[in-house]
Amino acid sequence: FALTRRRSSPALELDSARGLGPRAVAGGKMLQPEAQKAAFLGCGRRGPSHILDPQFKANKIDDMIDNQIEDPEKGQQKFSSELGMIFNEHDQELRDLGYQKHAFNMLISNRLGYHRDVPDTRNAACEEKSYPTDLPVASVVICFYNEAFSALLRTVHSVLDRTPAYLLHEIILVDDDSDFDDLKGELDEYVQKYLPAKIKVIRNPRREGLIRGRMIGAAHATGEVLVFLDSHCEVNVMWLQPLLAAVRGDPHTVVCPVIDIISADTLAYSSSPVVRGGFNWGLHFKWDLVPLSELGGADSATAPIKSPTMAGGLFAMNRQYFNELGQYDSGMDIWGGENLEISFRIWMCGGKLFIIPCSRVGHIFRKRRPYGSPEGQDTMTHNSLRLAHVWLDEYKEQYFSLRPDLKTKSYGNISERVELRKKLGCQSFKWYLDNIYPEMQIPGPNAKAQQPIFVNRGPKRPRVLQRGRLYHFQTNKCLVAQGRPSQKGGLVVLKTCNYGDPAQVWIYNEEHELVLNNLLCLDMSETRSSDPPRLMKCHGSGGSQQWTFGKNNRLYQVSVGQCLKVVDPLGQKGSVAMAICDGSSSQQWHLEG
Ligand code: LR7
Ligand code: MN
Repeated sequence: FALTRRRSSPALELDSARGLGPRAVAGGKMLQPEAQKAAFLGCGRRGPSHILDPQFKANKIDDMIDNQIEDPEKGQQKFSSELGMIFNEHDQELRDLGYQKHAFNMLISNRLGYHRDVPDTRNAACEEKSYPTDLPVASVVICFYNEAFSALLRTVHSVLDRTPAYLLHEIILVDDDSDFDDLKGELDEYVQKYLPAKIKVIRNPRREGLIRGRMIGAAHATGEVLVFLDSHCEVNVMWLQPLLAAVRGDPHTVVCPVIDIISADTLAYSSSPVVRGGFNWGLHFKWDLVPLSELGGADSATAPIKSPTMAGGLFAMNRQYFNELGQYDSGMDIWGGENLEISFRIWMCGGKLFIIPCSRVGHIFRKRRPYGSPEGQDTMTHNSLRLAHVWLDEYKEQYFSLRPDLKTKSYGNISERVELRKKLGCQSFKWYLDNIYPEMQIPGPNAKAQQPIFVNRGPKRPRVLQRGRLYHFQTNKCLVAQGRPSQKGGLVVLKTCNYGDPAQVWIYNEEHELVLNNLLCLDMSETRSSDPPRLMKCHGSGGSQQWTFGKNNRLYQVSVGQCLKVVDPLGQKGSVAMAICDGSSSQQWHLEG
């Protein structure tokens, strides 16, 4: 069993002030609940507030949680599965507000503070690598719009904590006219008081979107290399040196780190497989397995991987080259499409694009974008149309055959970009497809038949940790499917235990999933924590399907921060729900064989 139990006192756990983490104690005095809440919501009046503490780190958080999980993928590294535990209504409010405003768990983000170690996810061969000392210096540009304060500050501090100072020329934060007050007053105060002078904040007087936002940031930068990051990242050890070394070797080479996954629900940092960027004819970015032809060689674990496209948010590029190559298309708005545009432009106009496996940066992947565009425009479509008309030549028909409605849609003036393409003497899109992305399937008008060869790693089946009935002590009953379980899912209820019935058997596996009858996973809606848990198809990405067994026989749901309880233990209905963990008998479960 991969659970390491730690001791913690029940008093501590139910103490609401402690629940907020040690920095809620300001100047030796406990903050009143309202002030605590204000501090965490970032809307407090001036005064003691942990968000202006540069050392803010919930380093005592281990004491309040019981369930430390060893993640086999991460070796010795542990993550706290109960970091999201709800202790009171303020926690609940903060969590819900976080999902609303940011589409990730802000309660956990705040509890983590501004500094944390992340597991070194690099291949061991990367540790043997050394890099020249005379690398070019970097200007890190981070655009943000309505970002969670703690996520933004953790991004900045991760760069400061894990980049040698002599390589970091500056960090340029571009506020894209955010609406939240703490990103103005408190951020300015924080930067001024606690951050080195090389951290600069630029404010857009109106919303520009991330594309023009990056151009504005780059125009203020003076370092030799530009490094772009999203505002909810955490860089890993030795992240920058391999990127700078590649750009120094060839200024026309643009490089991306491997983008590790920070879970939106648990903020756990985990390793991504090394994949590369592609796209489909809907002009959406996608990840591809690396073709066999691109692997191979003794140093395959550390060698740069040629990538047809980039995801967009995280890359390093010589600043002069960025300018020569035409920065971005300033006619593109808010979000979307610029990543494919710059990728095509790099390859077609004489540059190169690589993913550097020894450089790793974590990014919070969320399930929805929490913001829209100012007038509700579909900027992805607008931007994709522009890039299709400038770069795709006859292959734009591939896009239009999927989106015939767009054929006659206007996309503004693109003459400057067409001019740029001429001036740079770029190759055709056919050249790009033939030479850079021969794996691309081409159906329809410009069809070409072929079969790509991919490395097949095969699906991984999570290891079984325990198998048995999910027994509820107080009622002497077992948790089972309400009706006949189907692939579609359904509710779970308590019924009389039947030890001969395989439909009552749960598997608890190393992904911390609870799988009933080898078929469906116990799942909890992240956005509506008032809904009861249900059976769903297993998705394998943690969060809503992650459960842990903790102190007092509790069954804790990682994503909602609450425990499974029987609603009316003395009645006959046997329905269950999620509730604040209180150690009561209605919340005691045992998985038994
Ligand atoms: O109007 C805006 N102004 C901004 O400054 C909208 C957004 N932004 C900021 C925002 O705060 C964030 O820092 O721009 C950054 C990117 O926005 P996200 O994080 O909402 O976008 P994303 O991570 O879903 O988007 C990916 O695709 C985008 C397409 O335009 C950009 O290229 C993002 O940088 C890109 N992110 C990544 O590549 C990280 C890995 C994700 C993958 C795959
Ligand atoms: Mn992002």
